[in-house]
Amino acid sequence: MTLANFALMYKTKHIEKSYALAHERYASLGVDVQQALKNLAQIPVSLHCWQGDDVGGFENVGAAPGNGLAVTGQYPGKARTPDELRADLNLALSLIPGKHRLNLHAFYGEFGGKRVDRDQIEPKHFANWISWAKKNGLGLDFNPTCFSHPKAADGFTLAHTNKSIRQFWIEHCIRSREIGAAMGRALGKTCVTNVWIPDGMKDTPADRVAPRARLAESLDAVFKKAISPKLNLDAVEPKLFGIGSESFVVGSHEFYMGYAVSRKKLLTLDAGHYHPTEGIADKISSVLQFMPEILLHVSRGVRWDSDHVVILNDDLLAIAREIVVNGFEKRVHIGLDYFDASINRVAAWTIGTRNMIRALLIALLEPPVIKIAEVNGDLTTRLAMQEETKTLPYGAVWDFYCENQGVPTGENWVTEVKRYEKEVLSKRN
Ligand code: RNT
Ligand code: ZN
Repeated sequence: MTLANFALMYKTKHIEKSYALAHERYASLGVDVQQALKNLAQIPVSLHCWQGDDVGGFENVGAAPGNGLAVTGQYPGKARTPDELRADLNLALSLIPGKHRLNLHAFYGEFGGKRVDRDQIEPKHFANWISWAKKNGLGLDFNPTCFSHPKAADGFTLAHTNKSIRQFWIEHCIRSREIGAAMGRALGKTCVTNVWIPDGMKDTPADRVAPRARLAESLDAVFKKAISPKLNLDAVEPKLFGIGSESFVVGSHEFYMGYAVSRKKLLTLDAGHYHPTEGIADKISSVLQFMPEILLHVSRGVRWDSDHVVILNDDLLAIAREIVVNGFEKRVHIGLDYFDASINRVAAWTIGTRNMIRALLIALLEPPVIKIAEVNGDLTTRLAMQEETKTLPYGAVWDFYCENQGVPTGENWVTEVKRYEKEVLSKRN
């Protein structure tokens, strides 16, 4: 036996031993760990393609996104082509347990060196993405790209005062839904197409009504054609403020809440789109009273930035808990949305996605006594158990899950990313 094999065997034995103890401990609290792991494997997370190239897209490589999307950092090795982006995603996916999805933006189409404007995009421009997804057993989600474009330069798109500019973006969004449906059809997995627009103002508007009326009208035009919900689901994403739209955002929370409820659309809750101390976890059970499904953009706001890499903090744990403890796994589509160019981009995907899944696992392992105590009016036990639960051995269950899913346990994935950085990323410039 080689030393490496011995180390591997020792590690596996260690993981299994720890898991057995953890299993016992959870069983003593009435938690069925095996069932939790089965459920966990059924929850897909949609990885956002735009972490891989700083929201650049493949129309005009190198341009900064603009329209309030600020990516900071200069870490070397960002993907410059669709093939590079797919290669980077392949690595990230090999380090993340479970079967997941990829969330694409329209400007990641492959246009064969031709200039294809946003109002001209077609499913064929995404053929390579679709076959890559099929090969890897992934689902795809989609987004019209209503930013990084001369027709969005003044910060307005679907709510623009100019009718022909509005029409241009309406056409782009209509085509995006068709592409979403084509993806859903090709993969046999429903695509969620999310509309986010930057429209807003840096300073106090004189008229808040007219832009909102225009937005509602444009959206109605975008969604006019019925598309089978088996193929594509439409989502709309509100925001409180952005860089350059500090005083007014046309598509506010209330705007899109009303829109989603009245038009039967999915509402997208982005964790970075509210007041700095306002979380989205508490919103899930509220909005799900009035709409069948929602989309999440799991992110992490830090001061004025809404898009830091997702870490395992209280906000994330609360989001995951609201989904699984209430059995909302099928009604809440989980997507990620952050971008960090100051660290290795494959690591950024891996850290955020592993954390999302880890948070779901912790929630799935919640001892039933917490809910039971509440039902019985025993709030003392509820608080005591909420606190005791925080140090239960979920780390051992997580390692076991990773091992079973054939991905690196613990920090071992970092070695893979470093190797890739040396062999592949460092050669890009
Ligand atoms: C912007 C929104 C939006 C974007 C992506 C790139 O504030 O969160 O979801 O981050 O579409
Ligand atoms: Zn978002």
